[in-house]
This record gives sequence, structure tokens and C-alpha cells, in this order.
Amino acid sequence: MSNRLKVTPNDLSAFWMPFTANRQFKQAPRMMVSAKDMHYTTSDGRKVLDGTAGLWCVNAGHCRPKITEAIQQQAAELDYAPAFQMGHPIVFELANRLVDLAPKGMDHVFFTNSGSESVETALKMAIAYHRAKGEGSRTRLIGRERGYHGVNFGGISVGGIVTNRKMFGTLLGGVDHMPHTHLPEKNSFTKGVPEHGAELANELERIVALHDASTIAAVIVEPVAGSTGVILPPKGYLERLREICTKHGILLIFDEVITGFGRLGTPFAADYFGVTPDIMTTAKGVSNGVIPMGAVFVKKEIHDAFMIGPEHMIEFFHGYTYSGNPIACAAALGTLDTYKEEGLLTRGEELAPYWEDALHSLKGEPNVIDIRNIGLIGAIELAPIPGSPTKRAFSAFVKAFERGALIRTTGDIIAMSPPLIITKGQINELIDHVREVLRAVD
Ligand code: PXG
Repeated sequence: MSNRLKVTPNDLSAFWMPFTANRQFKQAPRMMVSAKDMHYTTSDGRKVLDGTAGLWCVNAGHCRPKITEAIQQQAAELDYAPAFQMGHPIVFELANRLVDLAPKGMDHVFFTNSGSESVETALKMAIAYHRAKGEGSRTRLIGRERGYHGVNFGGISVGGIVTNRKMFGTLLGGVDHMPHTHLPEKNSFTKGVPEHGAELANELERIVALHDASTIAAVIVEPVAGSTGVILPPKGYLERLREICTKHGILLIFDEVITGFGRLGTPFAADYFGVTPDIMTTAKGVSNGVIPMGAVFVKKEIHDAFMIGPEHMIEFFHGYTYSGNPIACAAALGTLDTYKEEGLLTRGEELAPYWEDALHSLKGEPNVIDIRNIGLIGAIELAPIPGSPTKRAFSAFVKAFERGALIRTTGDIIAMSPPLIITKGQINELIDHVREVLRAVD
């Protein structure tokens, strides 16, 4: 460990931290200084079991040698090459490897640097696709309540989280939302995909009837909503959305930023549910969270619709300085190699029943009002303290960290999504930490 890492900085004021209670954090900082496989080490030398794969991204675990070496070599060989009108070999290699992994028919990939950028890219592609096909009136975008699609303007417009929207003006026009599918009165304590609620997909028909299909470009949903506390699609719901979109010529976008790269025990949620979208947004697990990277997958028909006009002309006026950055590509290739060698993209399937039983053993612990799970995702919903929503879950988060486990909370929901290398013993350890914490918090 370098000396720099051993020292806890004594002035924390300059860094305005993202999605953080800055004042609270800076009074009692929680600092990680190193990580290996399933554990972080804190600045006070404690080991913390990673129950969240960082922020749902470190799917192969921490500081994996293949990824580290790939980055080191690439940084010494080709650090950067212009992303526009120029190429470098490994970005093409990576695109081919990703397309081979993607659901059948998703033949092209566009690189970004984050989930938020993947979402903006997908929304712009959808609108531009219809225009390229002579249907320029299709500009409307449909999202869903409690959806999270990152933090840029398109993403918060189609997203459905009030705190992420209300401070930021009028957002994009021409956006509508379907209802979310969280039905605790019918589905609480369901193991896996819930029975009730597929009919909520028919709300899309109502929105189409209101605006007319000729004005709608795309529908975007997370197959499993992560950020708002793990909301699962009811049985048959995604199939129904697919049917309605196909019927009306509306593009279906799956935001797979969390579900992509093995989280459900299949490479993508599209594989898990057997429903193929037209566009799929990813980030996080594509590069194990190590170097920022996002990837948007598209069907051939969508890509090909842009390949018109004179050949010297740019076909899609969109892209980022760091689209397909060589070092990010190397990290992603190292990540894909690690996933392949260790069977990680399907390991969740094997572990899911064990994970499910362990999670649901928390039923009956103080204040637990629901438990939800799918693949290697789990959520425990707590009754809020009257008059102080979010406080109980946040105390649980802090106490878990002090005990040696990293969990996430959103509202009064604890969410967990461990690296896909977790062992059964570590699942027990994680759940035991949560059990003790639930017994200890007010
Ligand atoms: N779409 C989805 C579905 C996401 O979950 C984004 C887009 C945005 O990705 P970027 O890379 O721009 O952050 C996300 C991000 C949490 C949590 O604890 C979830 C995310 C990010 C940070 C925390 O639930 N999801």
C-alpha cells in the first residue's frame, strides 16, 4: 500500500461528493483504502465484506489480476487514440466479443463512459432512427415511475424518482410514464418473480391511445429496477410490453446497467426473461467498474437505418471523447476473460437458490415488511420510523459498515448485489451481519 493511501486526509471540504449526505459523511468519514476479491480494507485497517459489488459494478470482485494487468499493459502501449474518424484495434475486438455475448440479433455496439451516457445515447438513437426512416413525428419517450436511468437530462426525464427530478426544472418535453410494478399488498415476500401485476403493462396501451403511436419513439424500462429498491417485473409483464411495442412500431429499450453481465445468472436480463429489446443500455459490469465504460447494443435494423446518405458523411452525430478509450477497452477485455474463465456470467444461476433462502431467512426479524430477490440481487424493505423515513435503513447501513459488511440503502430498503464470486460461506456471513444489524437498530 502506498503511503498516500495510509493517510486519511484532514481536510475533506473541497470534494463535493456525489449522491452523499456531505455534512454527515465529513463528520464521520467511511474511507476505503484497498480492496481484494470480496473485501475492502478501510482506512482504520478493517476488512469489510462487499455486499454490493461496489455500486452494482464490481461483478468479478476486486483487483482481479487479468484486469489489472490488461490496464497496465495498455497504458504503456497506447494510452489514447482519437475516438472520431480514427480507430484502434482493441475497440473493434471488444465490440465483437460483446456482440457475441449479447442476445441474438443485437449486432452492433456503441461505446460510452457511464450508464447515464448509455441512456442518453439510446434515447437519441431511438428518435433519430425513426426520423431516418421517415417517421420524424415519433419523438415521444415513455419511461416508468420509480425508474432510474442515470442523472443526465434525458435519463431524469424518463426516470421516475421525484428527488432526482424536482430540483431540475422542466426536463425534456414529450415524456410520459407508465406505473411502477411494486405491489406490496399482493406480492410481499415473494421468492423471485411476483405473480401479480402483469396487467400493468396494458397501461402502455392507454398511453398509446392518448398520444397516438405515430408520436412515440421508444419505451425505456429497467427489466429489474435496482436503484429504487429492487422492483421485479411480474410474470408476463415484460413479454406484454414487448408485444405492445412491436404492435405499434415503438422501440423497446432495456436499461441493463445493473442487470447486464451476470447479475441475474444469465449474461443479460433479456436472456433471463426471454424478451429481446431493440436497444440495450449497459455500463458498470462491462469493465467490472474499474475504468468508466458503457456500451449500447442495438439491433441490426436500427444500425442499418443510419447507413444511408453519402459515404463520406457522419451517420450519427453523437459520441464522446472517451468512447472506446483504449484503456477502458483493455479493462473490459480483461473483465470478459475473467468472466469466461470463471463462468461468472452464469454463476448467479447456481447460487440464486441459496441466496434466496438465506435472504428470506430474515423474514420475521424486527421491522422487515418485505423481502425480494432475483439472481444475485436481494432487497429487504423495512417499516419506516414514523415521521423519519429513511432513518432506520440508513442506521442499518452505518451499523453494517461498522460490523464489517457493505450494504446499500434507498429509502427504507436495504439492497444487496454482491460480486458474482461470493461463496456460500460469505453469503451466510453477509446475511448474519444484516440479521444482527436489524436486531440492533431502533
Ligand atoms: N441506468 C440504470 C438502470 C442504473 O442503475 C444508471 C443508468 C446510471 O449509470 P451511471 O454509470 O451514470 O451512474 C444506473 C446507475 C444504487 C445505485 O445503489 C445505482 C446506480 C448508480 C449508483 C448507485 O442503487 N445505477
